[in-house]
Amino acid sequence: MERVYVGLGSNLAEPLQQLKAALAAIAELPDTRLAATSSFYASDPLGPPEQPRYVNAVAALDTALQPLQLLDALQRIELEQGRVRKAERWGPRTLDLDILLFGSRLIAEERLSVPHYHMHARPFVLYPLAEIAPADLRLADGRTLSELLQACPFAGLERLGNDVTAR
Ligand code: ROI
Repeated sequence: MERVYVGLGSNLAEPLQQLKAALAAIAELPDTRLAATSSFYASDPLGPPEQPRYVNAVAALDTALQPLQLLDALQRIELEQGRVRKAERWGPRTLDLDILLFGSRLIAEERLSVPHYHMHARPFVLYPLAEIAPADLRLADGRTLSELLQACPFAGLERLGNDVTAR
């Protein structure tokens, strides 16, 4: 089993319900255990500003799936929840499930880059991740999660009133 962190995001069609439904679907994946879920956060959109705020969270999974098998499974959940890929870059979406970290693997494939290449500076990824990951977690470039957090202001984030759940 490997520890995987998945980022969840939505800003369309009842974002909080989208994330809850996605977590329930992730918990049902084969050979996979949903180990912990961060709080939910409301966040200002990164990208075009004329779109609704997002709801974001991070989940910790332990899985025996291989990275591309997990990617397939997560993309299936995105599609089942009505995701339509639009031409607009960084536009609104019903559900985004991003593999942030997969054990300590470095993956550079056409379909999958791990660690996720934008995670180092995104508050809506780092703050929820910090709730459920060890502070000395090291990214591929040698920086720890706590170092990344120190360089990343809690700007535009709002923790919604729910707590971390460990299972
Ligand atoms: N902005 C926020 N706040 N949260 C997201 O999950 C998110 N996802 C995206 C883009 C469009 C880059 N902006 C985002 O894909």
